[in-house]
Amino acid sequence: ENSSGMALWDESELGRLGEVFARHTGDGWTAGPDGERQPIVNPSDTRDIVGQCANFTVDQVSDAVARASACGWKDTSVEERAAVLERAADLIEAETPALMALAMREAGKTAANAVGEVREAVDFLRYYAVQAREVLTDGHAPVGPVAAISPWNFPLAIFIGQASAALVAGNTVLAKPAEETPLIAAEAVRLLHEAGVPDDALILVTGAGDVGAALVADERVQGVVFTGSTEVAQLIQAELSKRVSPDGRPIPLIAETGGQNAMVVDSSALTEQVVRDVVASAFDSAGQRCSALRLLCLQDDVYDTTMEMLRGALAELDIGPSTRLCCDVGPVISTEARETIEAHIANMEAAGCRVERGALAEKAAHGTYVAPTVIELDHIGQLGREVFGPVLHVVRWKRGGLDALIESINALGYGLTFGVHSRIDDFVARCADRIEVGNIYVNRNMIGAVVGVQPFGGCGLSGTGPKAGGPLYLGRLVSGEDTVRRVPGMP
Ligand code: TXE
Repeated sequence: ENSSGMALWDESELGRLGEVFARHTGDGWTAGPDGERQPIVNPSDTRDIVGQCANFTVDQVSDAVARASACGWKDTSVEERAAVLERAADLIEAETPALMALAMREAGKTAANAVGEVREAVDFLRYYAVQAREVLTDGHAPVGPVAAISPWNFPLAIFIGQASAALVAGNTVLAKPAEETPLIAAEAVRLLHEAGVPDDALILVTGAGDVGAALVADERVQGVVFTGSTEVAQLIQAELSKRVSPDGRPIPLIAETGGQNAMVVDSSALTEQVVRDVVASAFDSAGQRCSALRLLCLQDDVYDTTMEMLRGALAELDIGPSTRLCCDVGPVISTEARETIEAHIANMEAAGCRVERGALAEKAAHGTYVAPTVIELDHIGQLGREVFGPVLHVVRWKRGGLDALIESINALGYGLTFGVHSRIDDFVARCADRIEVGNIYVNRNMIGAVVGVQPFGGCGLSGTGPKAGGPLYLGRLVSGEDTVRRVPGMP
């Protein structure tokens, strides 16, 4: 049921999707080597077991790196590798229902987000195939075995994006998915192997952070692609700085971490559009996107009307198990994540901030749900480190204060995404000139990467610059500063 009591999710009406989904909802999914395995649990209130996953031992990690180092994948032609990616795209597309079921059950994604997840993975594969033909030559030298360490929030798209870019450039890949979401990664690897990637060119390495750390510390690993927390990116950078490649080069790290992403709204913006885009940017995926809006900066004269409309929208959001098609906001990834987010909200309230929370459906009470929350700040300085959930902070800014506002956003130290809502060209240009971020969104929502349209990524505490979904990296002929560029605005 949606918030007005209307039944929207009916398996018989939904026909094929309901049927296919039912066929893919067992607990038989597995990832990692045979032997002792831990259950992977659905974060919704159903708490059902989705499958089992094993942790690699230190010896198993070392064996995997040995196999990847000995594999002759770099000797294949660019055309062969591009064709393999295209076959993988077709196979993944054909498996959309199974992959959706996994994204919904293992990661708690809504149906809409699960479809988007599969589409993005397919886009990455096709885009990198096209890119490879355009920018790589057969003489191009890959860096060597690459560790691709991915997070749970886009357990298919980021996983595939990292692996496919490295593979098509001739690197072998040790792919370490997040410990929360290894099953969809295992399924993706199976399909990539079926498409023609040799077993030793792409090896799934499952386990927690210690397994990722063992990969990074292995001196045969010649590059790391990482998406996750700023803290872990810093640990990886410190480890890699201890060694150089056999020919004396630094070991490359491509990191994409979080953000304290802001949107600035001036009084010329269209309020309905602003509210729609704010809701999507802050609460879609339960706020668990690195690009998500965290700080809304409303100009004084539109503050009250926008807030009133935003509160109305907040009350209407449907929260609960993501297997219901009308669900707007599903669970957050784990009980620990919920506790961290709730503690932040409680702290802000204790510090005197006004806090408004959306309705939390009765049936959602036992899962790891967090009601979408809006926190009004007195000043940007009250914002600390990124909080990864459906929590939006709001500040007021006054005419004449734009430069100071942007300076204080830059001073947060992150630099991933930024949104601006205004009908005045000069205002947008002034924001774009001064803000230090990887990706800027003008008069639209801040929903992440658009593969092939703009390279995605951030600077400062947010990572090593816009790269994903842009020109290829991790090969000597195409690496370097010339592939890093800022993209002001959207098409
Ligand atoms: O991230 P971790 P977690 C942010 C977000 C979130 C916080 C923590 O703020 O609340 O990070 O999330 C592997 N060496 N983002 O704990 O720990 C780990 O196993 C090598 C932003 O999930 O960084 C997993 O595969 N690898 C974000 C991956 O790193 C290590 C997405 C990410 O886990 C390691 C996720 C180590 N020492 C979290 N320790 C985004 N940018 O979208 C862990 N890992």
